[in-house]
Amino acid sequence: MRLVDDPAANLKREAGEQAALLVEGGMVVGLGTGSTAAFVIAALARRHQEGLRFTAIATSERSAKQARDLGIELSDFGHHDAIDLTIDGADEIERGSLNLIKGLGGALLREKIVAAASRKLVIIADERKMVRHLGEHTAVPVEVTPFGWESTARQLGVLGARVSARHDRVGTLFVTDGGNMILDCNFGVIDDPAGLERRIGEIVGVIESGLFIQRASLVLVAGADGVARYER
Ligand code: ABF
Repeated sequence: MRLVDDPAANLKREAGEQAALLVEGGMVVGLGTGSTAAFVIAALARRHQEGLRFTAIATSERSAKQARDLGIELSDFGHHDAIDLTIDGADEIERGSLNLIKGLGGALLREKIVAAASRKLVIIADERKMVRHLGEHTAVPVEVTPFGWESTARQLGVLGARVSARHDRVGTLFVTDGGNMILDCNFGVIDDPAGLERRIGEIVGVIESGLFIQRASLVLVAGADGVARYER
């Protein structure tokens, strides 16, 4: 999306720039994916030019390219056991619990691997992403293996979801950075996100779901009155 087309661009930039200030010299930093996370990468590139030294692990090829093009040094889990701080976006943030739905950008598997290896996960968003209950506006993206995906989709349907295979803009099946598919699973409002994450994970053919339960340590939400902080 071009910035001029995005009415929330200024809010995303504000949240992203505040989050980028949390990075300290010598850290291993997880770089998120999406239009909000792109503002973090841009802000970190500016701090890098001013002399801040850190190493980054990216959650998608898209973010890796942006970082590389801006001169940020990238690394991987072969060189680092853990990430000090990851900054990433989200699609829905549950106000009370800070549980999340992520993955509309298609990078949920790498995002979850990076989140799981992070000492601190900071989520940034504009206020439209805050909800009372997960599932209010967003389907849960589920990354699945291409083989037998129709069968996997039926099993997800048994859990109560309306399932649709994600397509790209030209109408072909969407392929993730890992070569997998995404099934968008609309469960409506989700009463028990932790239980649902577990049940989805038990289905053969599922690789990961976009439910991120008890993973965010800090959420920065930009709105008309500035950036609000929510801590877990
Ligand atoms: C990533 O990008 C995802 O987990 C989420 O799907 C998406 C949010 O994108 P945006 O910041 O463009 O709304 O963070």
